[in-house]
Amino acid sequence: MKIYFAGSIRGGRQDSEIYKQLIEYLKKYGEVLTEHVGDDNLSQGEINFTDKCIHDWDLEWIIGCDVFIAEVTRPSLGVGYEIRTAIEMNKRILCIYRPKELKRVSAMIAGAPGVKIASYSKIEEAKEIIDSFITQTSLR
Ligand code: 6K6
Repeated sequence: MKIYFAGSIRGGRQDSEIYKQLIEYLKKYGEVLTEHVGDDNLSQGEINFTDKCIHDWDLEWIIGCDVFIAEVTRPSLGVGYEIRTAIEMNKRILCIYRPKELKRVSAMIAGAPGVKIASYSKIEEAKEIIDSFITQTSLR
């Protein structure tokens, strides 16, 4: 299974440790195409690639993924754009967030067709949400 994990980069890196833990967990289900999202030293990569390269690579990875999972607590233009792209490609989409830090998910995401939204407090809860999402989507 190919998994696209989306999380804020230029929108702010405060949650990078959470992304890293979720990415490690997701690896039990297959290949995470976007492991760099959880990388603490992302700024080095940022210097080496043009914005067009980053955009085009990510688009190819969204096209190729089986499931699309986004951590949306930290609002990010790029993640919003990726979610919309995944919707247009009819991907299986899960967005998770921590309600303590983000009161409500944007209506443009929460109200979009085919997007499953779930809230969590502890990382273990997020893992359970991921388990049931992947199990259910695998049965479809
Ligand atoms: C490459 C290796 C390390 O750093 C890079 C360069 N930056 C990016 N590489 C890959 N994907 C990126 C990069 N910057 C943003 N993205 C994509 O946009 C990721 O898939 C994230 O889910 C999303 C974040 O958007 P912003 O608007 O918060 O940057």
